[in-house]
Amino acid sequence: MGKKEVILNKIEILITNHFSTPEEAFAFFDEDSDGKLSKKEIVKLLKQAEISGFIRGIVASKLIEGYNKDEDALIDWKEFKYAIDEISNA
Ligand SMILES: [Ca+2]
Ligand SMILES: [Ca+2]
Repeated sequence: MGKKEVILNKIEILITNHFSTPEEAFAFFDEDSDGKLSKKEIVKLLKQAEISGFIRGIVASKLIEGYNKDEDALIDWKEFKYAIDEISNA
């Protein structure tokens, strides 16, 4: 597994072990309940997924870059679901 796969695998483990649905995980990490995950909120998710503090910021940026489909630099539910589906099928 490459580094990216290891990170995605950790995120999948976090979501499947701690939440009964991806909806629940999304709602949990969307701390301000605006329906979108900001970089700050994604960094917290990565912390929970035990991603090293040194790379959390860069990983959050890469995830937003990879899965944000519009111009808002935030991950909404649809984008999150897409990411989760891709991770689960990998
Ligand atoms: Ca939010
Ligand atoms: Ca977006």
